[in-house]
Amino acid sequence: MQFRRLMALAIVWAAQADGLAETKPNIVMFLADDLGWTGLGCFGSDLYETPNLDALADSGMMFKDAYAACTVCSPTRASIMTGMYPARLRCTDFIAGQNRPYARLTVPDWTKRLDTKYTTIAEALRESGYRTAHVGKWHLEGKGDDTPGTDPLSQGFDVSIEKPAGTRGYFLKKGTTSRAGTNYATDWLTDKACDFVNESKDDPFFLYFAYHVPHTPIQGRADLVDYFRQKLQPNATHNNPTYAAMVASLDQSVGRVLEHLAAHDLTDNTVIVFTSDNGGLTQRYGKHDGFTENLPLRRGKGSAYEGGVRVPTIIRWPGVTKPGTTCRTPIMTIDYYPTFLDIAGATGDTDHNRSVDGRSLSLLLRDPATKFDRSLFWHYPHYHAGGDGPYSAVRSEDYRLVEFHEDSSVRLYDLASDVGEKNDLAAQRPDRARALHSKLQRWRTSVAAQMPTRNPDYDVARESEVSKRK
Ligand SMILES: [Ca+2]
Repeated sequence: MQFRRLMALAIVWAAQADGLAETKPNIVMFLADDLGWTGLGCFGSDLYETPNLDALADSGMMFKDAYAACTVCSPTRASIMTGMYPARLRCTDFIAGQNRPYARLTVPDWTKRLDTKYTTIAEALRESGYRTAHVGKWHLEGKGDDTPGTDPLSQGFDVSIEKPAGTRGYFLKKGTTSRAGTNYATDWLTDKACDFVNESKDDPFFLYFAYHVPHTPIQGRADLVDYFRQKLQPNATHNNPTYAAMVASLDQSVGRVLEHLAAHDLTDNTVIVFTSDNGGLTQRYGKHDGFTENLPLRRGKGSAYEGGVRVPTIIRWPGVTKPGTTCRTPIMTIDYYPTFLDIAGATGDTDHNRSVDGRSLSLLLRDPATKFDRSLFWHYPHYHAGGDGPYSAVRSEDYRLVEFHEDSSVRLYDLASDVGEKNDLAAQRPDRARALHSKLQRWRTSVAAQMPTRNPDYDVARESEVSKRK
């Protein structure tokens, strides 16, 4: 690094350290559920409208190679809470997972909750003087799981607000409305997020707003569905007006929270992170659902390919991220934990930090051309409806290698020329494939990843029935 640039960074750091005592930045994390890589206007949707998120991207940094740590919900959420790979946490499937008793492989005995032994990011930030709130979907314990200490209030959040009782899908029960007069749960949760900002505006706060939208059931506000129905184009990639309405509700919610921050004059002292927990859902039980598409990426949620894990991501750190910048360095949801500690000037728990897999994004946020010398890994020893079976994968520079555990086969893709993972290069570049495969195996050993095993009850016909169930 040139000396002058180093000095400039040192001055920024010094200025921040100086102001740290009285003004730790607030951190607001918006987590969409099942929003795919092209699910925002600024990420290329030809139907969905996301003016608030597009404006956030214009005023912050877009990450084009950002990944969820898993192709389904709960493991990614666990990675955000801990900064660790789901494989290390042994929380590797959505809770409660899928029962596939006749499949070729038996899935390992994984942990269907976020174990209380970890220091969550909420606990670490609270320790550092932050007021903490979880709003929306937790999905880090099973329904009816009474293991003590696994709910948000026990995992470091001062406030936890979920959908009100009696809500059916997205629609509030009769007599319950949002302050805007709608009966849509996302609008109601947005009210609660704004209330938390009101109550916390004089202290540093961490708001983790984990949306349900646009996860199934596909239900949108009628006014928005009508609007997008008028806008459908016959040859468009995105063509579901109800799904578009859900994305619009997501965008409006983000817009309302940002307006609220601005009204309290908190914009310049608040870091905003927007991302999704996995890719868009394109098919289930082998049948295409027509909800959304992640094209040009291959497939979607639950699959082994990029469509399952590459997600739209925007970060704005006023005074640090340069407006309208784009970063192509691969990042993952494991990185938010150390990033948030950095932003807060918090030390966290030394023992916990030793096992954190993510890296702080601070340098990237200051200079998006920064390269990280590392590979990223996925381990999904499970079956998913419409998925590709148990797999592990590694991304190293522009290459991505996927290993399928049913037959131990590997596929190799060069994402620089083939983002859609159409051309398997494993046979053409055996040296590269072998090197990445052993890197992947070494990583699995290092995190003690749980492996699927041969299923003595394997039964092709019965498995086929289960996997096609509708
Ligand atoms: Ca999800």
